[in-house]
Amino acid sequence: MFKISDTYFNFNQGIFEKRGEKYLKVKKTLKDLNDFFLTKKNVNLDEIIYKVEGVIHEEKEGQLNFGVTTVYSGTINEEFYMTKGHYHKNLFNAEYYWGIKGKGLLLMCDKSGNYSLEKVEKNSLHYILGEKAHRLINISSENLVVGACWASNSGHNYQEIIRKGFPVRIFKNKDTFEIIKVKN
Ligand code: PAN
Ligand code: ZN
Repeated sequence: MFKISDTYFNFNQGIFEKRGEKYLKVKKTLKDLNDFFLTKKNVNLDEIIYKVEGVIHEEKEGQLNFGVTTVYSGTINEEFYMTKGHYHKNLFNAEYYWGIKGKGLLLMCDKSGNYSLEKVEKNSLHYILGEKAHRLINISSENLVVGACWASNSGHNYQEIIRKGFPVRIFKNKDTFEIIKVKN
């Protein structure tokens, strides 16, 4: 049977040009992220920090999800806008990220507190091992757009991040970024 895909994705722009049945979009505001930034800012809690759009399948073994995250540009008390970051509940599940637009960092860490930072930019490819927590940080004045592919049954463990956090945080310092170590 000849069929045209229900989804068209522009890989240069990171835009869904045709949205199929499994298309999903979520927006995360400062209200959703207040526990994740180092300091709180209680004004403008409706400010959008990032959005995730994707083709999301049932959480069943063998299925794959495809998504694109757009982290907007900005800071909360000088800490750059970022995603919550998470471990996969299923620690065996790895993930691919790839840069589409903008400039950012991929912060990864394991449960022993070892961390790494990778520069994310157009066409950079990042393989995230199953046992690594991962967070995207936008360090520029334009949107950071990053593609992702992960197993649908990965799950997201945010509790561990709220409880322990990542070992470093990324702050704006003049025209660049500064890596600040935090005590856990
Ligand atoms: C991504 C992330 C997305 C948003 O699709 O879920 O970038 O980040 P948080 O989930 O940490 O808020 C992914 O890593 N999926 O597994
Ligand atoms: Zn993930």
